Amino acid sequence: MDRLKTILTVMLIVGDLDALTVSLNGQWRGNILSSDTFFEASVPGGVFTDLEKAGLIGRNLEGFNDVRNRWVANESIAYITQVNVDENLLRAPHVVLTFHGLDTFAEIYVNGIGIAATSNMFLKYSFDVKNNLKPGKNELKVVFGSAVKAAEDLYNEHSKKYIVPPKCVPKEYNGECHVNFIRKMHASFGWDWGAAFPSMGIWRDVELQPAQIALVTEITTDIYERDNFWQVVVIVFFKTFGEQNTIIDKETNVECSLENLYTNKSALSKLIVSNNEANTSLVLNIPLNKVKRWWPNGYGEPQLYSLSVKVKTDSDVAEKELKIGFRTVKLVQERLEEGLSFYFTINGIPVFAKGSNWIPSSAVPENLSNEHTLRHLLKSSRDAHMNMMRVWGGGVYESDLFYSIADEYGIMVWQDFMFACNMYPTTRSFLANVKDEIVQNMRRLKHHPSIVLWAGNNENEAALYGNWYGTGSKEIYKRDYVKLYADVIKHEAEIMDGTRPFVVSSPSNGIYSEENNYTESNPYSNYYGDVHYYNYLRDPWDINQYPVTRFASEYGFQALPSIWTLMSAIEHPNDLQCESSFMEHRQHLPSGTNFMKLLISKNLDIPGSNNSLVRLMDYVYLSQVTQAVAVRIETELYRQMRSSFNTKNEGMTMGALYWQLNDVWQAPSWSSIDFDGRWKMLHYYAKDFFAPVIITPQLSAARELVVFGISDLPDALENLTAEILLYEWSTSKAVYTHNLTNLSISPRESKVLGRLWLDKFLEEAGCGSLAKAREHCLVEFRLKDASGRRIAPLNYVYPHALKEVALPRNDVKVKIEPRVLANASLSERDFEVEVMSNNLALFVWLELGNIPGQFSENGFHVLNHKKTIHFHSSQPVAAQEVTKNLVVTSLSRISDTNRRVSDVQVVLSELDKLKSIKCIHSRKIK
Ligand code: BMA
Repeated sequence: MDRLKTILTVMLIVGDLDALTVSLNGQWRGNILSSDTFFEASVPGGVFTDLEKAGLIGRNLEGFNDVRNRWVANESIAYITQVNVDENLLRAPHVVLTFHGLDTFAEIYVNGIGIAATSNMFLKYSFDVKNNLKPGKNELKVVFGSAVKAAEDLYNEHSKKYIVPPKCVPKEYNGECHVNFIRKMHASFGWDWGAAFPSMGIWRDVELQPAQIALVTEITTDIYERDNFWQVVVIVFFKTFGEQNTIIDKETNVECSLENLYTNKSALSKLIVSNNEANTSLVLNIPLNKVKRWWPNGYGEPQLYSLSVKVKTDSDVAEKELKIGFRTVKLVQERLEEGLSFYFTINGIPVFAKGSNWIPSSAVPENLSNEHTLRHLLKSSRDAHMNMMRVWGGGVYESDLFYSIADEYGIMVWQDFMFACNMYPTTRSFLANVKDEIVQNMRRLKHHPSIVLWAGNNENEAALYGNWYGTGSKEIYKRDYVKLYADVIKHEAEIMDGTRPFVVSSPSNGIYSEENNYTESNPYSNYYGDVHYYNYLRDPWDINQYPVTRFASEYGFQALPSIWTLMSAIEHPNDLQCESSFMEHRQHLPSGTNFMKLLISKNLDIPGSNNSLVRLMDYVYLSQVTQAVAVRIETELYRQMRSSFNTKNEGMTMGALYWQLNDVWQAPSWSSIDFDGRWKMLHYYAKDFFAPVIITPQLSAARELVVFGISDLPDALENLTAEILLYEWSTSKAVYTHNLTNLSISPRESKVLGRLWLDKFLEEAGCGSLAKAREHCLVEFRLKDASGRRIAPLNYVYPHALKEVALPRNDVKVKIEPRVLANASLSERDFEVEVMSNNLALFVWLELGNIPGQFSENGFHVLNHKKTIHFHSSQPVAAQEVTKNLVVTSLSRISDTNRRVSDVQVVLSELDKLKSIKCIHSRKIK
């Protein structure tokens, strides 16, 4: 963290070294103006976290506190600090106060004099406050007005002309209305996976900087691949004070060096200032063969280089070190038999995008750059073979740290601009605000090699085309759409960045949408661009229901989070029941609980109707099994279709980004990692279905089984064998094996390895009559190389809906041993876990409560009575602790009577602990 901070901090030195940038981060005083209640405040920070720490509101993420604490959002809150100003600082011609993030409607006062007002939490604001400061003590005060009220006022004002819908979020969100009128993290007004915390606060750093002439606001790069060299254009942006348009007659020197190997200097005799801004640039040419390229995860190393830049104008000096990467990116949209392709090439290599969608990592903006959380989420993505993350448009432009980690892990970022699921006003002031936001954020972010695409918005084209909000065919909304996304955002983005592609919306038809006036083609077309697909009524394990699209950028199903995660949010043990008002409160998707039940019931038995903790544990488990298998099947279809078309000319799919990676609170959601960082079964499955090489079945409606081998590797795979095994429930043994031999898969290819008629195969296999075979057998797929080594994760087909088969009762036993690692005696973090079962056991799920870490596999089947896996704990822990905390669930024992009493005991004793340490009191101060 410290290292990164040093790298990213722009330091200004004026004259002698005494007068340095002063950070104003730290402890401030907060004041709720209506009741004149003071509290200790943190900067950077936010009001919900501050008031919780001060004990003035109940724990934000507990119980119903999102609603109980909502009154805070209607208050006006002041943040006050004393700043000691050194006389030396005041010798500089300008003293600049910079807020890197104010959330959102703030009035800024220096020694009681109002100096500015703000209205965009995505902007950095700088003001010359020299004339307001005095040597010694100064008071700095920032007064935040309610964003909820501001949004409502703006909506009412605009409604005199026409309504900009939607009028509000669905009631299930317990949210607030009209976030589309303000430039603030949309999810903070509530979403279908998250609570509303309409925050206020100074959410990013604050500093005071002296400047002689001009302040360097950003240093960035554009990198182009030329014939035999990389052209690195280093661009420096300045902000000036005083006359808006002028010429500064001072020499500006820029020096830069790439890892001390390549250097360049330039001297500019004048700075031409327009609207208080100026810029200059310098080029560094690096021979192609002197640096290594940056590659996405799975394609090579994500090589980064340090670029140091020093800028000097008069006695202002700014230095910055950037981590840059050398790579090209193209979004290929070429004519196909029908429609256009839609895929990324990195350094000329087509890359199948494997990944997920990123929502903000917290419900409140002050927690968005928590390094532990960001690293855990992005490392978990890398470990699951993901190479792309879509930063969704209802959150924020993430922290520098987020993109630095993505650069480091080789995770490409599809970056939405922050517009989602709404229509927007296009008043002059709104568009001007947006323009600043686009320009500033692109300047801040565009040196990151991880970012590969800018996208105008999330689902707004779909909303308009599909009349989600009653816009009908009214021209005004179409005009507004084009104005905002084409005339402002696209226009600015293309000026700002000539090195990356831009799409207007997700989903959209890419350039075909643009050719159709942005609003006149169905953005869900399978022949163009990207598609979002959700269906909660059909069988989620039926591969035939899924669209064969060019690029699937969103799809998914909800599941409940772990019982331990839920436990951390409850007010009373009875909250942990399926029908509790707590559970209902946490479900924001309208009819979400019914959908979840329906989806489970397509393949699995719904647990009995008693309202108990055990039943909730069963639901957690069943929803996670349903989600994991469904997303696996859907994702594998997308991977299967990478190299071919179906009969409708759909196919050549080149992306699968499931919805969603992470969570903002303890609730049912589409995430694969829950709020406490626990992997749901889906995340373990993602590690398999995104593996570089997979063997994957496609079972057609006519029950033809097509077996695909898919490789993302650069080299051909030869002499492979695909084994198709049939297991019988009763014996847990393979009763029949069918081998496909002498197979090969070309580099980066999806290939049909073989086809067979499933029912014929079952009959031949001698599982008895067809009906019996369907009900008593399981098909497993293995892919092996010439030496007999397994090179792909195991895969399965369930020939009959599992709820209708006679699953055997089983008795799963688990033995845990510390694992001896090479070069180490006994590790206190690594354990061998031997799982034994007298009968075949499906979807065996191991949980370790509050011991954080990962299993090498989870949600697996135990065939042949035994399976050995590993557990890696994130902290040292004794083997007895691991054994004591282990809870095992498998499909045949999900009903109350069949669950091990000891497993339930583990959960209950955790609950008891919680009860004794938790003192639940939500004190409302008004
Ligand atoms: C998509 C997203 C989100 C939403 C998700 C699940 O439409 O863009 O708005 O949370 O579906 O409903």
